[in-house]
Amino acid sequence: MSAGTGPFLAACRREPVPHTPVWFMRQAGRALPEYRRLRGSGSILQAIADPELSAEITLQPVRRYGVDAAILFSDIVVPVWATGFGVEIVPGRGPVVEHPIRSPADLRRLRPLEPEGDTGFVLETVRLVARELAPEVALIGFAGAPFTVASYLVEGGPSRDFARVKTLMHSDPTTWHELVERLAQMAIDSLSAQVAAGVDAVQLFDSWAGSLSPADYERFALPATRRVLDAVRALGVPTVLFGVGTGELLGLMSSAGPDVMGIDWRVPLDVARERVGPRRAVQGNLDPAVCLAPFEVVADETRAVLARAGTAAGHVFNLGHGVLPETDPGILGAVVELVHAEGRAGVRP
Ligand code: 1CP
Repeated sequence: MSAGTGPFLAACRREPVPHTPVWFMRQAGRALPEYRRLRGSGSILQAIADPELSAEITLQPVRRYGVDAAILFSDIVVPVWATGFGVEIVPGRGPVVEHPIRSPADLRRLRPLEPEGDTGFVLETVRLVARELAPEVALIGFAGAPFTVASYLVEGGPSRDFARVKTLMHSDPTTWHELVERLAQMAIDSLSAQVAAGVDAVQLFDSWAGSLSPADYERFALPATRRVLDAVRALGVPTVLFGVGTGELLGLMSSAGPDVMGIDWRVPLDVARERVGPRRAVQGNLDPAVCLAPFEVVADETRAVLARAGTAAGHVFNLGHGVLPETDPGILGAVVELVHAEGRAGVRP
């Protein structure tokens, strides 16, 4: 079991740390040659359903980069997939839904999650990884926030304008609210089981929340997200809430009650700290595309993020979104070293 003591968990709680903790969203992905070797050409959902394989993939970036947290190798659509709702993950595209949700009758196809029966493989992966990790390295479990998961179920796949999901919420708010309530319950059941199996913290990915206006976020996304975060907080583990392009939503998202707000690269961390208030830690926010530049540039930009994070406790270094597949793993390893050496937020003198 990993203990509740390492730098990642301390930073989440805005406590002093020996060094600024760092991990990378999508750290277990295609940037790693050892991942590509292990994965081969099979479907990612098949890999996720194999606990030995998923545990190994989860641990690879911890060994390679020396990050302060592992993130469970899974996907935000796994709970709906595991309950038999027809969804596939198409390589190079993302989750694709065979029969999208468009009417009240479609909701009947979305049954509640039975975590052990439906996703026992995820829980086994958690147990295997928790056994292997050093006590100071945290294991992060996760779920998709109701709005972002709903966007795939309603659009039928990745979307640019989210026109169908917005059409549903505005034209049939009753069906919309029923849909996000069901997805909130699924996230709560999945996350509760992950915590019981040994995850130390939970990240809720509302990746596409930034497509909503503040008024629509508040009415159509915030209540279900708040319900998930309330339920997880009661389990005693720190929570992180993350989305892309959420600069105008950071105040509202903070009101959903996460311990840590994930910040993308568009908002400097000192500005983000003002928007989320003194009672939350921040996580971020190096632009993932910067990591494709020569290391001198990456080092300058990393130092700029650390400077904006300041000296107040409560900073987890991360990218502003996921690692791009073409990133040189050597660059990420060097970023970890630099953050550990030079980060100052809450660092004991
Ligand atoms: O470190 C890790 O790689 C952890 C595992 C992980 C996580 C945390 C995967 C594996 N998926 C996720 C979360 C996830 N999945 C999010 C939230 C994070 C984010 O914003 O990036 C989202 C939006 C998804 C949905 C998804 N799954 C997409 C995005 C599609 C879109 O709308 O643009 C994609 C491409 C996938 C497939 C997927 N999931 C994970 C991997 C490694 C892959 C690519 C594998 C493949 O294509 O075969």
